Amino acid sequence: MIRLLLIGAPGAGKGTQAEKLSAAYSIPAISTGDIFRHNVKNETELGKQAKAFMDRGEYVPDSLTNDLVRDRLSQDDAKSGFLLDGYPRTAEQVAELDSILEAQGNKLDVVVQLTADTDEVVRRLLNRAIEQGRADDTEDVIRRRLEVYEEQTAPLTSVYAGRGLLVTVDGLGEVEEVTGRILEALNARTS
Ligand code: B4P
Repeated sequence: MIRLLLIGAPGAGKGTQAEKLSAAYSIPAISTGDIFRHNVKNETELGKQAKAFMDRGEYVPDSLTNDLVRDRLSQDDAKSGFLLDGYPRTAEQVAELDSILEAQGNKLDVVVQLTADTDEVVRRLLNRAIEQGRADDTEDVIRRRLEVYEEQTAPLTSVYAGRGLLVTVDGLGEVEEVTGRILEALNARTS
């Protein structure tokens, strides 16, 4: 059983690796980005509110994001481990996650930071734009998402490093190669 976070710039490979790790540890991978996209597609009230922010490459307000994570982590399948992909992304979300876990009597085991240089992440996201046509994968919006990540999310890694939870993994190379590196780093911590 493991409770882990995946942090990384847009395009660093979070969603891709979340699927692999979810299968390896038999835990749910909870992606706030996927949940928002699902709501946008189904034109729910949450989706209507989130869409304008996502289309600009901005973060959805903490109040909306925190409520959805609180609900999701209270579901049965998240009680014995989970992977959070793309949450927390702000200092307020870090505080909220601390409070959710404290109320449950649970703790995080590890925070994996995936790294990749800007040229590579822009290349990957422009490639995804061609393959999947995601609304926020245009070059201007990608640049804005990277700025927001540097301003608001990158500093959070030092919070988790200070708690002794941070593991940094090189996200460059083949998908399977990156998965291997993450699993090796996690095994080294737990053995
Ligand atoms: P996300 O869905 O988290 O989008 P992302 O940062 O682009 O990551 P994603 O997981 O999709 O991409 P990945 O790197 O795996 O967020 C989207 C938006 O939702 C945010 O901008 C924000 O508006 C909102 N949001 C989400 N969470 C929020 C929060 N907590 N608070 C506020 N707002 C929030 O993959 C990218 C591409 O690279 C893919 O095409 C993949 O195939 C490719 N790739 C991956 N690994 C590769 C490799 N090793 N080699 C080559 N290509 C690779």
